[in-house]
Amino acid sequence: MNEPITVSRPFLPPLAELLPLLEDIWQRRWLTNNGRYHQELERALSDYLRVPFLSLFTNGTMPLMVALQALRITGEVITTPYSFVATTHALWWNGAVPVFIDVEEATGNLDPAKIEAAITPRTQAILPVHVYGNPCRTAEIQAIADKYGLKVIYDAAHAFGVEKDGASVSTAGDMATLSFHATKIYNTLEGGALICQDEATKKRIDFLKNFGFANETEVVMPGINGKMDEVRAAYGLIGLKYADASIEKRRQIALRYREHLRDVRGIRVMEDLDGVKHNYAYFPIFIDEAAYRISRDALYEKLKEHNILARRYFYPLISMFSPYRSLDSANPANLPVATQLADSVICLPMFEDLTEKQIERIITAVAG
Ligand code: T4K
Repeated sequence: MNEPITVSRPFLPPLAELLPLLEDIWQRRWLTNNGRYHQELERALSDYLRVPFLSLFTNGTMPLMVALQALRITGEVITTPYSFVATTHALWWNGAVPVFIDVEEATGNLDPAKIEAAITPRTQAILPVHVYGNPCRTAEIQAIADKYGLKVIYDAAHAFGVEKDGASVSTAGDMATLSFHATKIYNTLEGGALICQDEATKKRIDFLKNFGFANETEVVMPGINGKMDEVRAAYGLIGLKYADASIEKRRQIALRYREHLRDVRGIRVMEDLDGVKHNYAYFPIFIDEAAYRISRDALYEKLKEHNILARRYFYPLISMFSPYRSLDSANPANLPVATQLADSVICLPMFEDLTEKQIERIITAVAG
């Protein structure tokens, strides 16, 4: 049996580069609460991503929860069912009500043409996701948000380093969130960030992620503990030096996959979008069962038999999970495109040190 190929494999920075920083942390005994490496990583990431203000978090779910809290969103929020479940859970934890709308077939992103029909007097915000790092139609979404006085929070967990027309996609909207989970392009083991547009909002976010403390004796809001520790911040500083190289290696893998799979009957691959600097976070393919002749699930099982552990991101739709399926907007009739994507998608293994031999094994199993 061939060795297993998982859908993702974390990048680890060279241990030798990390050790001196760990020694420094050990020596100074400053472990968390806005330490030196935390501050350095916030600055380094703001520069690298070219975003105005960035706050580090302990994972990518917490910034979603804190963004909603910072903007006091408790009403209806128009969102996508085609995402990782954390996107919608963050709404539930804030007492907000998800209103699912359909997505676009080409990108998997929330379809702006469906937003206005879903707006009610209780709507407060829009929560789109840049799925697989494909940028949403941010200008159209913003125009609708401005017309109706809605906030926009982007879940940019997949969009690390993605740019559209020369600007970071994470500058769109009122806020954007990132995930630095082990399986992401850039990781801090667990980790995440919240990006905002002005200093006053960053201050508010930083209070919220530290129990609401403004100083030693004053608590100014009901905060939570969302802080990243010094070890992960130091690890993140080293890892950031390798982010560009990681993205380039993934780009090469995406090119190989596309070259061999785009003409296979019954398979759709996602191509680069005009004006977009992609990050190649995921490599989804979509199976048309009639043309491909076997079903998506049969292919998934076949790959498993070959020890290729592809994943069906994002199946089932979030709207099909038990906490959400009784919502009116969760009715599959309301979400035909999202349902079709969820029923046809497989994400092939995508990580930077995927070998030529492994890529060939995967292509042969899918196309052969
Ligand atoms: N919003 C969106 C749109 C997201 O996609 C996510 C997370 C979030 C928000 C929330 O961000 P975080 O709070 O997670 O920072 C994984 C990740 O756990 C999750 O971060 C990610 N999205 C989601 C799409 O994928 P699982 O349950 O599929 O992960 P798991 O443990 O099955 O790992 C996948 C594969 O990666 C494994 O088969 C093997 C490999 N792996 C994984 C880990 C953890 C390793 O080789 N080493 C490892 O340490 O959710």
